[in-house]
Amino acid sequence: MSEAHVPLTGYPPVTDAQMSNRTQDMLKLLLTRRTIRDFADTPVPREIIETAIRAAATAPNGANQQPWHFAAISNPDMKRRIRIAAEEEERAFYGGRASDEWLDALTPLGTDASKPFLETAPWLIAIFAQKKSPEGEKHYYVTESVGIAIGMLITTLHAAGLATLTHTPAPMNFLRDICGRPITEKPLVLLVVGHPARDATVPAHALEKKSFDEIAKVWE
Ligand code: IYR
Repeated sequence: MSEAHVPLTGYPPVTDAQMSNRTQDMLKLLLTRRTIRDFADTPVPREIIETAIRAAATAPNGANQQPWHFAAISNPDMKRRIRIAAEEEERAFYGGRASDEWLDALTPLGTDASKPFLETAPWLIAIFAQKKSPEGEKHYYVTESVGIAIGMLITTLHAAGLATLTHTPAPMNFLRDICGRPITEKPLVLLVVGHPARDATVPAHALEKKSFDEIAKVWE
């Protein structure tokens, strides 16, 4: 059975030269994005976060089921509870749960179990993936859909001039309890959002990028 379709809007004609300029500009912008861990406590208006979440929710997704929930937290009590729970998991991770190979891979980043940014940064956005709808309907391509939305969220926040940290304390089931989400949702990422601290540094290691030829092959 064919369902209703409506005319496409939003794609005015564009020349090759315009496309070239726009992709170059976008690349330039994205090359300045850094994952940071030193956040300023400067507040960020709620409206910025809400608009960025709306932008993320335009992401392509399986069967338009929009299998995501964004819990945006600036409440100091909740941030504190999240920090306490995350640091408990991280202590177990760094104290023996992670393999030596994994810890070796993390050495250049200089990370440890201490996560003060979870309280310092003005916003935490916990992103949940919904395996099923509240009515029990199965969702498709959930991780792919939510992953794309998270990428668009990070890009939007970066374009706004804000820095982020894609934080993944594992396991992070505690986020479900703290945010009051159902068992059918899996916390995927805890995105830390704010302005960088004045004296913020980033690991030099993160600036080493693979060449185009290492990451891509073009067939014409
Ligand atoms: N979740 C830990 C460990 C960690 C893992 C990876 I993979 C990273 O890229 C960074 C950190 C932590 O946040 O310290």
